[in-house]
Amino acid sequence: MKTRAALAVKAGEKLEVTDVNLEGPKAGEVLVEIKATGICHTDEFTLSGADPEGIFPAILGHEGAGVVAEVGPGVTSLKPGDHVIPLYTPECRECDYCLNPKTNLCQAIRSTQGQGLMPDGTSRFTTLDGDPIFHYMGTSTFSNFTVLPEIALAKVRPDAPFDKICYIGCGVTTGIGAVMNTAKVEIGSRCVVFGLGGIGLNVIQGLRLAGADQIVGVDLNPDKKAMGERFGMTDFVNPAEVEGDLVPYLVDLTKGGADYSFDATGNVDVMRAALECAHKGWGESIIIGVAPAGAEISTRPFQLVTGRVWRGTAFGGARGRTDVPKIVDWYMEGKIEIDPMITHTMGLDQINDGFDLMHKGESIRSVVLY
Ligand code: NAD
Ligand code: DAO
Ligand code: ZN
Ligand code: ZN
Repeated sequence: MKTRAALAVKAGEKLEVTDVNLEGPKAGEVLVEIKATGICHTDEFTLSGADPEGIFPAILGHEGAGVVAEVGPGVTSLKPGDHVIPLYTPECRECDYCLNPKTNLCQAIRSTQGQGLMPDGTSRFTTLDGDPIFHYMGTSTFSNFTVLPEIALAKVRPDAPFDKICYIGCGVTTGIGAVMNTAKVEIGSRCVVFGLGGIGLNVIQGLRLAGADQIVGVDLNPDKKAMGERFGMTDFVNPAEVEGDLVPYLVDLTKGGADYSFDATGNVDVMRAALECAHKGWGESIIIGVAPAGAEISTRPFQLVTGRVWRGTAFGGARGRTDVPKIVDWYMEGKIEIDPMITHTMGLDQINDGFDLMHKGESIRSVVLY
């Protein structure tokens, strides 16, 4: 079939909205009609050329929601008409990783997904001239129709609105999951969140849900203060306005250091500050941000010797097929909020405007509606 898609032709160039060819689903695969997709900082990271794993030409996008259009041979858990959220972290429920409760990093299709291919080692997308186009993160939600492995789809309730729940495909789950699954924040904790963008605000709402007593938000953009407060932030710190070093300032503000800190910027200097503002003896710092190619983190080992812990989290430690439908339920039951974070919507033809809004720091989430 032909489908409309935003093609990333080359790193550093704008997306090209065009028709592409899409082959139907093979064994174990599913054809999905994407109804809405968010634009995440990670799409921008890959498009910019900073992603060492970035492959072009590709169809980006990993924060979608849609409807199953057709299933390939052997697919048993989904049928046409089911509402689904694509998962860039799949859940096969059989591999060593899925069977180990300590991780959510299913490895069943990792190598082909990293090469921009379906599990059989081929792509379903080609240009109208027949040239290959790579998949992205196994999801490629910047296409009206896309093909995914069955294990990379979470089936969700049919009454949930696509234009909001697409955000659960990355930002919401990553932020709330970092709090609940990775840090396992306890009631009464004092916490610091660096970066109040699409991920950091969800960390903040996760902390509110977990019953944290103090939620400090740190961002260089003063416009983020109001939104942070809207989701439960108790204190705002703009590093540009702090006299002297930021770390001792935050340690003082949190009365000895944070029980939990979170980096949602991707900046390695910020990651160091996040670790070092954690409480001596027990403070844990969670890295969410994805740093540029070749960047390294550093601290004095004594920071760890004296009890601080550094951890990372991918997709908030969530097991997608199991956890994503529950997060959709939380949204539908009013336990979490999404609507105010979706600051802009646009058609696929205007997708580059969504990237511009992100560059200017004017959006939290832009969502493309098909
Ligand atoms: P975003 O651009 O919406 O937000 C980043 C925020 O950080 C902005 O508000 C910006 O003003 C602030 N910031 C930048 N530099 C800062 C500094 N030095 N000090 C304080 N604040 C600073 O991005 P996002 O969509 O929220 O994504 C955040 C990061 O998380 C990115 O690196 C993204 O790639 C990553 N990410 C990771 C996962 C995962 O599973 N680990 C999932 C999704 C996104
Ligand atoms: O299993 O080796 C692996 C890697 C899994 C990829 C996890 C992606 C983590 C974060 C990227 C940002 C997502 C938008
Ligand atoms: Zn994302
Ligand atoms: Zn697995």
